[in-house]
Amino acid sequence: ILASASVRALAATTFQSTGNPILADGSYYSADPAPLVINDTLYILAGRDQAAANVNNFVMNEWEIFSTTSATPAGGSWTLYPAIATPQSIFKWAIAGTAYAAQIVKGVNGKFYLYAPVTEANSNNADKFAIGVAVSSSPLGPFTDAHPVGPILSQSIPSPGNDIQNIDPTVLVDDDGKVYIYYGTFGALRGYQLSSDMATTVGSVTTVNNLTGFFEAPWIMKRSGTYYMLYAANNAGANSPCTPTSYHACIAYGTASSPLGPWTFRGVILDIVSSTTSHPGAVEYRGKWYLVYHTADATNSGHFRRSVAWDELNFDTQSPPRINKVVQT
Ligand code: FUB
Repeated sequence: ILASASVRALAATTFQSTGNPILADGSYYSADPAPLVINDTLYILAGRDQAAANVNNFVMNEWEIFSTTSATPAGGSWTLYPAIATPQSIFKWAIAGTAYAAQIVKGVNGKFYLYAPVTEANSNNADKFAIGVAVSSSPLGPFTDAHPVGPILSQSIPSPGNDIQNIDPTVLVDDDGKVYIYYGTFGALRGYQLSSDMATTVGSVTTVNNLTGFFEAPWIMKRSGTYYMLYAANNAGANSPCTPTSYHACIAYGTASSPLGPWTFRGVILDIVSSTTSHPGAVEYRGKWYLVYHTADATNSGHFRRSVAWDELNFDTQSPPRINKVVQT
């Protein structure tokens, strides 16, 4: 990390990237990227990977944001806003840790909503994970709980799945202002419409069973009237679309003509990466689409010391447009 400039309570830092991962020197690890473009500025929300080199588990206590107005995957200038939030700084019902995959979206009211999976204190559920939503007037925060009575999704849901279900939320604010949330891991993908308060579920759950090899990390987006669901597919499953066979995940996707499906599996767009987990986000930025993901390619990296990377995402001319295989750089 090269230069510092104080922007917020915690100093923001500028650095020059020379390619992927965006920050490759091992000074700060980041995972589960969720991109957002506002006025030609690209923001990437990520969770900080803080596991020591010999720790084989997630140690994630805070979220950060990387932002740029000029960089490309080949390099450029970035600003890192560290620790924009921690679970317990926002949600009084949450305990520290588990700053897992979150996403910030812009609501129709112009405010920014952070959807975050955290562990719920005093929960009697088998699944201690719960999803909360926080609000801010800036994508950089500060965020306050938008639903102070508690999580928006916290129930333990029976099979398919196990004791961790309520993680990896992804949210779409559709062109008509309606809002949709999907979430899940261990092969169970579920979705709801949310009401205009951005918090209350509407109607019954949609369970998605036909996205081949779905493991976790859903990312919903819309382009030219088609809904896309990107996700991490796991090679460990008998039904995995990934090659080669290993316990690493690849990124696959499906399409739909309605936000709650039905979804059609379309194929793999990113082969397995160097970390066991893979996690997609995608966004249009200055006229091009990009896939944002993480790898274990930074200095002294590891499966729990991941770093954000990005590459161009291109669509073909079929109907609906398919996503070409992404070339990792
Ligand atoms: O970062 C913790 C977990 O690893 C995320 O929730 C998954 O998507 C995987 O990336």
